[in-house]
Amino acid sequence: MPSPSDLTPWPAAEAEAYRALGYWTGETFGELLTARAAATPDAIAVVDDRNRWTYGELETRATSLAAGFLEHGIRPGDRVLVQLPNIAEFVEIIFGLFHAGALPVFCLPAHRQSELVPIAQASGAVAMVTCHHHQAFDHAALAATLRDKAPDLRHLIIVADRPGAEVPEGMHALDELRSGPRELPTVRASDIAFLQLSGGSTGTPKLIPRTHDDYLYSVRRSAELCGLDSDSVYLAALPVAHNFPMSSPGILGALYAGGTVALAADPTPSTAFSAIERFSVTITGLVPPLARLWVERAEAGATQDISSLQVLLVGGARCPDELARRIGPALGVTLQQVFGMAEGLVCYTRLDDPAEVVLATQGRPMSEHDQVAVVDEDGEPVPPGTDGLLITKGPYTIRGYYRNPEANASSFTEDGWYRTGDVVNLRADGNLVVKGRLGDRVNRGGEKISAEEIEAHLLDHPLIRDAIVVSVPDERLGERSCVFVLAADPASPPALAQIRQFVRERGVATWKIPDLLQVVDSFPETGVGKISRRSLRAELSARAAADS
Ligand code: J2J
Repeated sequence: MPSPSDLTPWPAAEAEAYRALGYWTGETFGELLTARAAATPDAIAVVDDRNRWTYGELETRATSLAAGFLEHGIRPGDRVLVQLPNIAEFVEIIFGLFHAGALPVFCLPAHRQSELVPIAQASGAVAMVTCHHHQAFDHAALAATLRDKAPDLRHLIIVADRPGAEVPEGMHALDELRSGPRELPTVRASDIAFLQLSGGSTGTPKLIPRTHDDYLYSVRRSAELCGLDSDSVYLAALPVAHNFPMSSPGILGALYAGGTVALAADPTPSTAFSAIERFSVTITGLVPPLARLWVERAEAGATQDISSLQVLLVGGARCPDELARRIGPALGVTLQQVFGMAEGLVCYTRLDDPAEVVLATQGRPMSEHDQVAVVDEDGEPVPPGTDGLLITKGPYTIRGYYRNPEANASSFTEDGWYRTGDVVNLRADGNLVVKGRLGDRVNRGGEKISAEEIEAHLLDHPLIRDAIVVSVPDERLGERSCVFVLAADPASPPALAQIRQFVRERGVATWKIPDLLQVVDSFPETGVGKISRRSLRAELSARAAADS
């Protein structure tokens, strides 16, 4: 039984309504794969550079991994960190865990010790599945470090660099784990299926518990709105563990529809265009800076044939209107904007929306039962058409983070609305335009940075007395991070290179390393009494924007 702080349940009346509406069907992700494998065993489920598996093969691989996980002492309900690049094994592993009733914790390949230690601790993970090396980084060594710091982490499972290649002592190669048929535990659809990570997590990471019921509904609805069917080939170009390529409509949407998941090693135009050509990809999703690179490559004349591509989803950060206009003509696709969050709510423009809606808005909620409201800082509704803070609740938006009462108190209203922190404008036609965010998070081209997290690192630097991290507008990335610093000794302020080196050595994901530095003599006064770091960040962000 999960403890109440693991999963904050939806109120009984709402849960009942979602079931009665047929939104929550009681099916688990494991059962979904089993059903697809029974229906179309020979259809291609997953392809990457090295593998090509049918639904039948994927199911066999996943059930044999599930048996292996259980034999190695991973029990139903246990949390398992999964940190992998975009490889076919990711798919068999997460379905292996679903079949075993264990909960994947979706880490990104770019995460380092500073992110993973708190994630391992907060999730109480007993195992980690990772690769040996990726992009010249030794992930197995990182896993060994984590084991020293997170006492519950007992099993390290490694996807070897090549089939049969050695893995470090004390760790298991994934292939060793596969085991014969075994009775699998019963998994309930109302239980947590996995933990996602909140973009821009702070010292205590915000882990997002998603149930089979709620997530499968969001996947099914996404697949419908993005026009997926059994002929669809979805390319995971973004890191596949992220909520966007996972579910909007993502790899799970493709599998739901009985289509094919293709995985590209990286999202650069050269790699991804070759994958599109080779696997006849029909649909994919990108953050705006990558969409720009693809558009530029296509406008310059790409050598690969990408004519199979029909739909491009763009989201994760605001897509500039000018870029939105170029996407369709340059890539020969229908643009679909998506504004989503791992906590739940996902908005899409529809494939048959008028051009103005597709080009200038981030769409509208995907479910008729999503509730959205736009409020001021006191929680009072703003007049229609005015910018304000978006709050939401509905059939697939969580009611609380995993074991984190503090974050729950600030991120949710008393009656269960999730405070997204996004500043939006709700148009009369129901479409949302995303205007920005409360100033405590930088959205660096879709990759989120918590100001607080980086400030905490900087405060340990001997040359720094205080530091405030803010976003500044950037043509390519939308936003970049700028750190305002009060020097410990004004005569010897730190240099940007020193600060970057320091933060890098803290073992944080590369995108979080500050881009810009401004050394100042004092921070602005923001009113009487206690200075709010939040208003300081807003003030400095405005100043940086004016300077840039
Ligand atoms: C502006 N800001 C956006 C957009 C997300 C689909 C797509 C994206 C995510 C995602 C996701 C935006 N314009 N189109 O989970 O399923 C910013 C908002 C939001 C935050 C969520 C999905 N699309 N954002 O990006 O959990 O600030 O999810 O609250 O990483 O990204 O970030 P994340």
